[in-house]
Amino acid sequence: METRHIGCPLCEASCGLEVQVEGLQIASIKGHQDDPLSRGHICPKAIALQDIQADPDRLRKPVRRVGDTWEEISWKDAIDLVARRIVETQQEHGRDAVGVYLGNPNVHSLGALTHGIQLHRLIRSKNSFSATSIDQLPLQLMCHLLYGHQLMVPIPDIDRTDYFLVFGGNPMASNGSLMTVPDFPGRIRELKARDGKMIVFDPRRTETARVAGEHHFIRPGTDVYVLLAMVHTLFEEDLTRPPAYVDHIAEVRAAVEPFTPELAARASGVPADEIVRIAREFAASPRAAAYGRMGTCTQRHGTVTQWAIHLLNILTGNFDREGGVMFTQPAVDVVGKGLISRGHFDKWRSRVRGLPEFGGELPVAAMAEEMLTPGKGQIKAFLTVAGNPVSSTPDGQGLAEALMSLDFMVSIDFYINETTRFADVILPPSGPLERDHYDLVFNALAVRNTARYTKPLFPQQPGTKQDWEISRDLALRILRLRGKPASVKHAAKVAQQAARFAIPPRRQLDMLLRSSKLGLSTAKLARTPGGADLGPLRPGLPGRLQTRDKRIDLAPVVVLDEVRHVALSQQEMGADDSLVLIGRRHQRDNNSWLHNADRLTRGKARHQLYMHPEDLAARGLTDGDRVGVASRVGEVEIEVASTDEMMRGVVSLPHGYGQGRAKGVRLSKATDLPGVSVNDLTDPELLDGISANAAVNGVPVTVRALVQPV
Ligand SMILES: Nc1nc2c(c(=O)[nH]1)N[C@H]1C(S)=C(S)[C@@H](COP(=O)(O)OP(=O)(O)OC[C@H]3O[C@@H](n4cnc5c(=O)[nH]c(N)nc54)[C@H](O)[C@@H]3O)O[C@H]1N2
Ligand SMILES: Nc1nc2c(c(=O)[nH]1)N[C@H]1C(S)=C(S)[C@@H](COP(=O)(O)OP(=O)(O)OC[C@H]3O[C@@H](n4cnc5c(=O)[nH]c(N)nc54)[C@H](O)[C@@H]3O)O[C@H]1N2
Ligand code: SF4
Ligand SMILES: [Mo]
Repeated sequence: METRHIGCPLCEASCGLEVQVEGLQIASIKGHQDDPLSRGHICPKAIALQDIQADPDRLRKPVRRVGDTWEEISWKDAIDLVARRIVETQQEHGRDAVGVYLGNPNVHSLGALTHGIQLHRLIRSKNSFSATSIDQLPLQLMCHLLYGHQLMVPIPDIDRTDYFLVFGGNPMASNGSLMTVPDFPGRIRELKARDGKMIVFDPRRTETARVAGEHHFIRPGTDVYVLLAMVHTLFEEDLTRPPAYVDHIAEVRAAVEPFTPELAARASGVPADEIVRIAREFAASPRAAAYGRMGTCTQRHGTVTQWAIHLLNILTGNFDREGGVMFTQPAVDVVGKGLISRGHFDKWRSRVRGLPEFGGELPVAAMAEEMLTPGKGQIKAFLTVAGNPVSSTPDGQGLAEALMSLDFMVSIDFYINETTRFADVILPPSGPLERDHYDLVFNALAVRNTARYTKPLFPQQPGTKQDWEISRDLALRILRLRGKPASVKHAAKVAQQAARFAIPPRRQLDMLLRSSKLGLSTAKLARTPGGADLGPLRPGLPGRLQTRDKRIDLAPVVVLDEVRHVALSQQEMGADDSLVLIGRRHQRDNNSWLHNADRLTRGKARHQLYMHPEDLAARGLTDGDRVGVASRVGEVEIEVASTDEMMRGVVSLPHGYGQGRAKGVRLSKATDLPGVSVNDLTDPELLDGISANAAVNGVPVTVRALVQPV
């Protein structure tokens, strides 16, 4: 029996794990007690890593679709075929005819970051999409606008704050996001022990709301009114203490003038005096941090809502201060070194609907129409990498039909899922336990500065390829097939690109660590399983700002324009009997995958539509009834569960369910699970007004009784 340490690649918490192995068998997986970041934390998903490893449904060899069946092909033939189709499509129809979608697990894989991004660059299509625009795009856009870099994300100093204000996040279930915070439950217990308080605004009394000092129900999509009313109160009562490197405060003051607490109360359902009280308490606390996550981004006013959260921190002096929010100083400084681009906004727009790009990507809500609308720039061939957009983006069924219309599709994924089932070829990387691990991105978002590099738990199986090797082989083949470079200069560039693809992720990481002046290397880190502890977050502004003048423009023009629009629209709270839909996450789900692991799916059912008892009664429904839930886009049939943890007028479905249901095929074991896909109801026309991020929360729906069959 041998004790080994690995970093968990499943979620942003980035826990250190201690694994007992006997040969190729796992005897136990536990949290690593001495890990300076995760301090022994583990959640049930990590135990399921062994199920992925052993899962007979997981693909180990490339497959090619022949009618309704799949046949294995050799790596050589698969890479040849895919590279040839990509090159031919681009030569015949132009660069943008090849679309790309990058899913969430890319950020959790070192090789995807070092090589996948390079492959993406080589394809150079404007039709690039990722899970970003159904997740955190408004936050990244705000960081780009205010601090000059899309990944310069202010992180709550949760270990020292005394007043933690949470909008639209459920870290008790999600383990935190854009705040790498393993052991959130333990950290909240410590906050309470030092007389600190967590205040949660959420349309559902979530797992996080239940351990908070206060929970306020808020009508979906109305955070902007509540938050701007808080900012309004700060100005009104002279409670602002902004740092010296901030500009255009007067413009902000004028812009928030119409957002009174009374207006906010009418829109959101949160009483005006509560809004004012919390604004005062926030300003009075010397260690306060405001944080807004998934729920604040995936709504109609996502970007303005994010702006308001940043304003609250900056204007009260809680910005770049211990116990407030601060920027990280990771060993590999992806921001300061420019390893990830600072981002750019609206340099071009999507062909059909004119939606703006951000950082070279178009919003996912535009994906299907770009496949279905003829003309120059239409997507004819499509590559998905570690993603499942049929399950995870609005109007999934619409996207499924669009995928069927393509000339060619290829997926890099180890499962046949609701999306990859439409691929002509699937290229499966080896499993997550067969690769080394380093959190290039999440170290930059963590509540403590640490650096952990771990070696693969198991040797790579013969005849398999890791993600980076698939990217490398495809890239080298594409470069060859593109033909002889037209000039000497071009030939040199191609040779340089090819050489870069040949450097394994570990070597690239090692070079980055060695250049960090911290005296680190992969070899050194591999010898200390918990990695290097670089200490708590530290203030560092304005020096570390990435804006050209090292100042913050608090009032970007695009934001002020939209604020005017929001003020005019003056959304009123639905007094009628209308319903809106929101999503939810469970501690034992992981987006749309991991549903093959029995240990995660057994137990009490959790796929139902959650609905308030009075909303049920108003429709003559009772707990457990089967109902039809309809939106502009579609209708699904599902059981309801009566619960007063929902706000009245709000219903909730979990995302990532409904595996393979719609078309009645069995894709994997997960197909046998009950549930429907929430994204068969979400609407690609409901978007954040600035970034065009998908507004999957706050979708108008109706719920009706289904006549029971006799
Ligand atoms: N309505 C609604 N929709 C949502 C959300 C919501 O809350 N509500 N949440 C959104 C959010 S936050 C996100 S991030 C997206 C996620 O959406 P996506 O990123 O599109 O999908 P995932 O469910 O993460 O699917 C991941 C796929 O990657 C594969 N995979 C896992 N690890 C690897 C690997 O190492 N390499 C490769 N090549 N493949 C791998 C898995 O087999 C799986 O098929 O969904 C979004 N969609
Ligand atoms: N167990 C588990 N952990 C995960 C994931 C998972 O699938 N399972 N996914 C990972 C990923 S990719 C991400 S991005 C993170 C997400 O991390 P979080 O953002 O913490 O997770 P969610 O559960 O999506 O929380 C969003 C909350 O917003 C609320 N909400 C919805 N609409 C509104 C609104 O208009 N206003 C307000 N104030 N609240 C609203 C919802 O009720 C929900 O509680 O989780 C990560 N961690
Ligand atoms: S919280 Fe996330 S990183 Fe930690 S063990 Fe669970 S899945 Fe892995
Ligand atoms: Mo996400």
